[in-house]
Amino acid sequence: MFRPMMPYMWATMQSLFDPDGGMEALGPGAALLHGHALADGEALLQAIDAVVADAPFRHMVTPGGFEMSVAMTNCGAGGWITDRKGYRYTREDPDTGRAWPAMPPLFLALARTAADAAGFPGFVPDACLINRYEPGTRLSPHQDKDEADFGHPIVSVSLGLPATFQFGGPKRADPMKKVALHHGYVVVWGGPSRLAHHGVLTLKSGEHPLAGHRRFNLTLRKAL
Ligand code: MD6
Ligand code: FE
Repeated sequence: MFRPMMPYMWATMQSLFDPDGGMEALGPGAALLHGHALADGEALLQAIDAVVADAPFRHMVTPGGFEMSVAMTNCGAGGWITDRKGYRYTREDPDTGRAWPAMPPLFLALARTAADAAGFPGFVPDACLINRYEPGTRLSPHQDKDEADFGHPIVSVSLGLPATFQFGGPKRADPMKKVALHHGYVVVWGGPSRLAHHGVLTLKSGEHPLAGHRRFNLTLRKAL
C-alpha cells in the first residue's frame, strides 16, 4: 500500500540531504533559507553563551504586566526591551546598567550573507535580540515595529529544537501560514512583508544534540 510521507519527514530529509539547499518564498520580500546557518550552528551557540555571560537571559514584562514565557537578551549597539513603560530599543542593559555586549562578528557575517541571498544586499544590523524557548513557551503573533526605519530587512536565525512559525500579512486578520523552522534555518524579510504579523506556536518537547531541550532564535535588525 502506498503511504504518503509525513510533511516533517520531507523537511527532515531535505535538511539532511540538501543542507544549504532550498530557498522558499514565504510572501513578497520574505524568504526561508534552508540550512543557511547549519555549518555555523555550534559556533553560534558558543557565541550566545558568551553574550549571556555578560547579559543574562531574563523574562521581560509586557506593558500590560504579563511576564513573557520566552527568555530574552541582546547584543549589538541596541537591544530590544519591554517593561511596564512600553516596547523600545536601549543602548544599555537595564538589568546591569552596562552597554549590551558587542555583536559577535559571526552574527554580522551571517546576517549579511543571508540578506544578500534573499535580495537585500549590504545589510548591516545594529541590534540582535536573542530568544530562548523551552518546551511549553510561545510567542504570540505580533509585528516588529519598534525600529526607526522599516526600509531595512530583518534576518532571523533558528537554532536547536524545531518550532512552528506563523507568518501572516500586514493586517492582523490576514491568514497565517505555518512554517517549520529547523536548526540552521534562516528567515529574511523586508519590503512589502516588513510589517507582516508573525508568531511562534508553543514549543514541543524534544532533545537537540547541540542545544538540548531548547530553541534559540537570533533576530538581527537595523533598529537605531
Ligand atoms: C522567533 N521571531 O522566531 C521569533 N520577528 O523566535 C520573530 O519574532 C521575528 O523571526 C521579526 C522577523 C523575524 C522573526
Ligand atoms: Fe518578531
